[in-house]
Amino acid sequence: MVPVASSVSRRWIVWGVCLLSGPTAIASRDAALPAPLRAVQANDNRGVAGVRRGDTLVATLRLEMARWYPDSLGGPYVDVAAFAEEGQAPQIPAPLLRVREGTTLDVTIVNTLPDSTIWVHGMGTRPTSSVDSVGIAPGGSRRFVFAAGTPGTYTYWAWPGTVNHDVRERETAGGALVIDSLGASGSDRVFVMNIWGETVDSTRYRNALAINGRSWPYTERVGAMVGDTVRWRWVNATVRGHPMHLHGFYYRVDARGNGRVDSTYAADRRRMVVTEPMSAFSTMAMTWVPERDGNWLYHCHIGFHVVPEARLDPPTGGHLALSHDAGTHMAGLVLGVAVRPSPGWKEPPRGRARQLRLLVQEGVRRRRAPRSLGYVLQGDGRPPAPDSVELPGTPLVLHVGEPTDITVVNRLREGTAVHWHGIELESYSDGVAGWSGVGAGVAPAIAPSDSFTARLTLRRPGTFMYHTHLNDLEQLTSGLYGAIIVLPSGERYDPETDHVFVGGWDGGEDPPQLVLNGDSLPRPLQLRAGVTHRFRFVNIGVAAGFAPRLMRDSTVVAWRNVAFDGADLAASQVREYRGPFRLDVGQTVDFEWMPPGPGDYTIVINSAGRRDYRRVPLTVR
Ligand SMILES: [Cu+2]
Repeated sequence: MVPVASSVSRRWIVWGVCLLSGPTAIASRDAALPAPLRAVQANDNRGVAGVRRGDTLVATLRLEMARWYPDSLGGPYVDVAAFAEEGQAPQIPAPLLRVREGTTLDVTIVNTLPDSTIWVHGMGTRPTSSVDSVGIAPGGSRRFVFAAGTPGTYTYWAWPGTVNHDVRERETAGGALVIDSLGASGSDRVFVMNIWGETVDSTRYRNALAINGRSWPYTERVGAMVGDTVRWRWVNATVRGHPMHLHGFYYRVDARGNGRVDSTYAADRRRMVVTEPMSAFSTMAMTWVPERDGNWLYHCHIGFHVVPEARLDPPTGGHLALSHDAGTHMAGLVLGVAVRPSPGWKEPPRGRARQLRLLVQEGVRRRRAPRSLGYVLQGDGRPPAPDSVELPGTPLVLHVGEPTDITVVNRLREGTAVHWHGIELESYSDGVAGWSGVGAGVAPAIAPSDSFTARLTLRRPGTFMYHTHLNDLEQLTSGLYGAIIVLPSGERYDPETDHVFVGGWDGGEDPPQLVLNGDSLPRPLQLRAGVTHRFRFVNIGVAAGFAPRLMRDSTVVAWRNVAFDGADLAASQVREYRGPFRLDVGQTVDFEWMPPGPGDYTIVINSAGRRDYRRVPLTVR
């Protein structure tokens, strides 16, 4: 960081805030008492650590125990290990090391922890195949001098206490190492995820999940203008995977890395996605263009990482009380993006809309889930009985170029909200209560006995999903999800050849009970030989990926991967695919297959490390 104040005055500022903030603040500065912990500063990754000396970046980073307020100063806190640049406040994420290609890094790491050896990772030239891990004893230090290497997004971090990764969710001392190519503009933003967590007792877990050092709603509000090209680099400095989902728009994945190696994709290999899974310590470079104004989100799709229970001090009063306030009905790994119109921009005309009516209902509890909830599409006739529930919700078959209004009627005794996942639509209809919308015109939660009309504009064919965006753990695992199939204009849906498999959780317990189309024993399918069939898979569980594959006896059969995450794949990306295809929460994938002749086949699904977990028998005639 460029110093803005002397270290002494800065330290006093931080302590001063602590003194005002509560009973835990420092009572005395007597030298005989242990030194008080300094407050962590949320690092927005705009400033760069160190000083340049010729072709070298010189930085000293001290790992110290510090007091982290993932919401805001004065809010709940936890004492964690965090890196501080010499003379600066400790930061989460760790200070950004950002250099141009050709630079040498000269980084000294000091372990000020009184009783723990630390294990430092990532202090070396990129790319590297080895997972380096350098121990530094309490009070010790180590100097790392290395050429930066190949441009890309990388990560570095320190674990206190053990070289093994069995200290879980103490990932507060990780940050980004960015190497810019010589011609780079440097106009991108860097976001880093960090997690701290701890078991309190047999039923409670306390954690803090942060993007650039803060939890929702205290995360940064990123501003953009319609038509901007938004360039982001993401670093997952945690041991968990996070499927990162963008509302309202597709984004292009330009590069993926594992912290040690970064691969920039050739133009024809770049994927258009709405959800990209980031495994532990992985990195990503992405680009997107907001085409419509309003409030949008980029968030982790793991339920446990975005619900109010993910706060250090979870709110009391229940979800109903929170439902209209986007600041309280979500938490954790959520980033808000406010897109304002560019001068002269007008919302594109939408045309006459098809009208649908979707009922949100509750039936008799039948399964493990806390309740039995469901979406039921009202056909041409009278409304269905209020307690009739389908699991998953009725598949919505829509058409490209046919704008569709869906009036959601809430027949529950609690509020709800529906997110049209992957659909490019106006902000107000996007389904985040208290957030979706433009300016002061923000969509409310749908109150009991009330309705809300979502206006969908359908721009591309594909497989999508709709699901609740409120009280996720209960409403989602009780059944509030379904598939959206958008067909090319004029095409008819043929259930004989078009097969949809929606995977969800029956109840919110981990390990999950995966239900496929509402059942742990999916019903067998009859297929015709010599005809191309389409298989659409949707993962709208809470946390775990699942992986379908096509089998004949013990042999894996190839099928063609034709679409991913709703977007048809470019001709250069369509491929024959064999073996398990991992589908994370919030993703969809489409395969095509023409059975050559009669026979018995099986779609086998692995999930959460369990092989052959769910099986769909296929009989070809
Ligand atoms: Cu997550």
